[in-house]
Amino acid sequence: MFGFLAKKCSALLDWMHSKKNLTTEDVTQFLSQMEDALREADVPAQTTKTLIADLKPILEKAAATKTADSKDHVSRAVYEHFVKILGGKKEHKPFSDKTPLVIMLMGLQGSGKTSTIAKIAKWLQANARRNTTHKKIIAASVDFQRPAAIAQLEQLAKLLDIGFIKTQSQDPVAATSEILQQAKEQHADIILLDTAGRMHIDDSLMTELTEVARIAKPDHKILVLDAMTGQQSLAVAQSFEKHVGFESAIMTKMDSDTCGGAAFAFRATLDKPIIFIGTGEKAADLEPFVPERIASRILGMGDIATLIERTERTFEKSAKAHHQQVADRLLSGEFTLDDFAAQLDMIGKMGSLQNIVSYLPGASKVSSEELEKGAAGMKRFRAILSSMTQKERTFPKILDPSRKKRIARGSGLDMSHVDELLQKFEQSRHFAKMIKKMGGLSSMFGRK
Ligand SMILES: Nc1nc2c(ncn2[C@@H]2O[C@H](COP(=O)(O)OP(=O)(O)OP(=O)(O)O)[C@@H](O)[C@H]2O)c(=O)[nH]1
Ligand SMILES: [Mg+2]
Repeated sequence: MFGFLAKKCSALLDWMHSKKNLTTEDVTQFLSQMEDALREADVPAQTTKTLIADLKPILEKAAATKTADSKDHVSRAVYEHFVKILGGKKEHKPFSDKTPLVIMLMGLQGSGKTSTIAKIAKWLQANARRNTTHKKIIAASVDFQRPAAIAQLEQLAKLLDIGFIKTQSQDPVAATSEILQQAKEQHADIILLDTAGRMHIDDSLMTELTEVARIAKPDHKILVLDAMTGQQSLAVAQSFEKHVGFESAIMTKMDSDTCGGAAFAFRATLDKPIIFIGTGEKAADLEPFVPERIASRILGMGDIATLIERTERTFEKSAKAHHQQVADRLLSGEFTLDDFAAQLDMIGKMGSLQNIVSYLPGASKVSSEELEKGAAGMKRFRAILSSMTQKERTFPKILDPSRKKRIARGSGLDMSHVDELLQKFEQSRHFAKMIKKMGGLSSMFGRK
């Protein structure tokens, strides 16, 4: 996500911080490189111009005062500007608490409407659980454009265990009335309404959506935009705004190698919030769009808050309790290879290594070869651990050469790989002891 911009911006900040003293030439170079990066990432020209003009005096001051502090001011200023452009620090609640709540999704064909319905449902389920208010969610579609569209949503609804309304009518407007009526009868709290798309903006789509919206009276009318379409998505947004109107946007496919300019362009041109971003094809791949977190990621400062939320969402309470036990054992030095295996499984469940690393500070500096190596290493470790007996996993000290040889053969690997695993395991234990001496993880991250 924002890969290109993140690489350029974090490299530029690193470069600036590596300079003992900033010269006038450095300032010029910094500004022109920042401008190039933003232009290449499809950030609108006017936005870039304003940003550069605002940064210039701050950099000049840093060059004049020559203190380490003043360079931090530059980083801070870039961060603050990105936050401002992306929507500011205002906390934005995506949906109102009203019931019944009608949420209507619109967008071009293939932008990700139907998948996003599933993602929103999952997000609502997770939030309802947290607030202990159980909500009845029902999905329905008025997409009669593609023959398989309705079945696609029905399938997703079944998978997520939410309600689904199938209409008799094949006319979008009549179907909308049917959906509202049935949702009322079924006491739905939240109705997620999927609509048809078209390849391009056309009058028939705009008329259809306007009519559907007139009947559905949605509480939230959301535009789904494909981030991969770059600046083109801006024209789409403007057209929807002019003909149908909408309240907020969800930007999908942010996991692709998009430059991220679409988000900047949208924010710079339309004064509406982006409420979520889609970061993958699965129902769990939805993140609230928090400008501070995004800016932090672009500048290579990571996004630990989202990573923690993601972890919490991935694991149910019981699993979390188990991981807490493992963490406790790790800190007490009783950590076994069994626990090590459980930790590997946990990482596996959270998604690809690439995805997890993308939330960490300095992510853009990790090459894809390193990530591939890391993933291959994890795969080997799993194979080795599964070739061990329970006793060996609990008491790794008993692993003598003959046992190691048997394990290596069982996992189709070399003895050196078994040694590599044991070495990593020892390192983890050593690291844990160090953390314990320092007062535990909670003191490091300021979390209890
Ligand atoms: N990588 C990635 N793929 C996505 C994301 N959102 C949707 N997709 C994929 O994009 C394709 C189209 O998604 P749909 O949800 O069917 O799009 P739609 O807007 O409902 O399309 P129509 O119903 O044809 O108008 C599917 O293959 C999805 O899996 C995302 O955030 N990341
Ligand atoms: Mg669809």
